[in-house]
Amino acid sequence: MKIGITCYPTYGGSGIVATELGLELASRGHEVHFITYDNPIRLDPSHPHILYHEVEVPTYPLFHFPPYTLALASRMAEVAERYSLDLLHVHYAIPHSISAFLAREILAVRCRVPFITTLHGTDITFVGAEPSYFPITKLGMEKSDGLTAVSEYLRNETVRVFGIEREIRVIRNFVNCEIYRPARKDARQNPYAPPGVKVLMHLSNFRPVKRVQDCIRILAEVLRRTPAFLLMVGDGPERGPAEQLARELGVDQHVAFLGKQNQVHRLIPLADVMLLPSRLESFGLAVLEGMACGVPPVATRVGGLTELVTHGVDGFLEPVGDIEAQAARVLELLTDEELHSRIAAAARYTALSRFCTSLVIPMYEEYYRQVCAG
Ligand code: GMT
Repeated sequence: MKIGITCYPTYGGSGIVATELGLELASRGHEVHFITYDNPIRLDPSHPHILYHEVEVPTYPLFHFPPYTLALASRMAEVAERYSLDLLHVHYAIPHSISAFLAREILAVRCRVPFITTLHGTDITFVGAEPSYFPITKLGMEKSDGLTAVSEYLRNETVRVFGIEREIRVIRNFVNCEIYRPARKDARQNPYAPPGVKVLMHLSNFRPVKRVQDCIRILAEVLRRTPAFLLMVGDGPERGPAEQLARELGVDQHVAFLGKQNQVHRLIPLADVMLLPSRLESFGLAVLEGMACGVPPVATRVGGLTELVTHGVDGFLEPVGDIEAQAARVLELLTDEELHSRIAAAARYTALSRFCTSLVIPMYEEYYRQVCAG
């Protein structure tokens, strides 16, 4: 098939899922066209079945806000017609579903180009629920030819908040278990932490919803009992406050802020525990990537994380903001080798048996066929 994919090309789970999906589809022989304002991170544009089309947004003194949504719609229509795309698949409802809707209308007299919208989380739970965006987000979902959500939780929230009556297909996020895999113990040379010291990792876009400072507080608790080192991967508005808190709590020598990283599959296996203390996650992609690498998660019991992690089996889920409980789980994992090995193996098994690309990508292919068949 010929598929156009639009996403936010910056750091963030929705863009990563869209990019990885495009790469997997291309590997399966589909022709994939990324239509975005920048080259998506993690994209390998040298792949023979991947083409990249940049969206330019011309400005004019009258435009206080350059109309990106419209420029994207025009570009989508142009690419779809020129390359005879079978469908457009947009990730994150705002504004991508509206651009795709406009593109479909532009082309309607000449050809049929259906579009699928995949909901990722904050497009529904935070941004889309804002009164300024609510009606347009609802319209985008209702006009989509296909609608998917990355978890049951998100599907239920979409129905509850927006009163959507049409089918919302749940297709969960996925991970390539060949790329994301545990490191051999003897290969785990960690250049960041002192030798022999256990490593905690947090990986996110450092937005307030991630409660990044909780990672620092958990580290401080853990350090009262056992040596540990925290690797903070990613960047965003909460990085500065987290660095400040590390200094205030006197733990700044035990944490490294690595900023945005592209090759996270090389970093994650260096960790012993993955922390995700978020206030809300519709899925929690970093946790899944960690599990595939055999890194047990200690996360919060919220949203889609409860569909991913089985508490006590392949990770631990504790209440939001409960630093003591999360630190206690980390301590258990760092000090009990048998427990760590058991949870790490179960986490890898969960990734392999439920979330592997080989299981999930065919679900998208099947859905594409259904939507194209009308
Ligand atoms: O994380 C965000 O702030 C937004 C969004 C994004 O663009 O990355 O993340 C959401 O989509 C991810 C990929 O499907 C999910 O793994 C995240 O759980 C979800 N974030 C939230 O629900 C807060």
